[in-house]
Amino acid sequence: MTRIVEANFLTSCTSEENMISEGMSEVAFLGRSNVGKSSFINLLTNKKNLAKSSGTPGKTRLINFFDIVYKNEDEKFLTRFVDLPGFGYAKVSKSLQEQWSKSLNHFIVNRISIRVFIHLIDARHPNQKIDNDVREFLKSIKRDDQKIIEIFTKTDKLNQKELSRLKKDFKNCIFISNLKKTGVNKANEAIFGYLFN
Ligand SMILES: Nc1nc2c(ncn2[C@@H]2O[C@H](COP(=O)(O)OP(=O)(O)OP(=O)(O)O)[C@@H](O)[C@H]2O)c(=O)[nH]1
Ligand SMILES: [Mg+2]
Repeated sequence: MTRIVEANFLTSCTSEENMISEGMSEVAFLGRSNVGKSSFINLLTNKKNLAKSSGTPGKTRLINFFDIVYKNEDEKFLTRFVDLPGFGYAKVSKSLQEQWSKSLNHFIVNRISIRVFIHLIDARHPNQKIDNDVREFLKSIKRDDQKIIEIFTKTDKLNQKELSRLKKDFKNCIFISNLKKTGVNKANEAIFGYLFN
């Protein structure tokens, strides 16, 4: 089984100033504010407070980097997780939102080290315009050595019927609950499989 055996906070950066150098393959987590990005990093790494999670949307304002060690059949593999600020947070001013999205875009488009984009989507709202826009944007900028993985969060908030429907509508996606701690193995296999197999 593939799992994460070590995870440590590396550093925080704003996108243009003090950006850490590239090198290690990176897995970037992005999605609407409050969708569960930070919680999911904590779930994958089995560390409760590694990435700051909060009920207050807009909590993650910096780009946060984590050193990650995967273990698979006694061999260790290094990568980095990148927790990105959520987009679409209505309560910050328009100009700040624009500034965020500009610097986020810059990072996402220009960062060579990113090999995997994890696009997190709230399972209760699978067809929001902003997520459809992000999906198209990622497809349009994706290089041949990059992969996009769509993950639906908060599946604990759906009933069985709603969840089956969602799974039927989004066949190649992964469905997780940070609350119930489900979907971890599938997600780890997808990330690890793409990076190292
Ligand atoms: N029920 C449920 N709640 C969740 C789940 N994932 C996250 N939450 C809650 O949703 C809120 C936001 O979670 P975060 O992980 O901070 O979300 P984020 O995407 O990192 O938010 P920003 O940093 O603001 O962009 C917190 O109150 C979490 O406890 C989930 O799978 N199920
Ligand atoms: Mg966050």
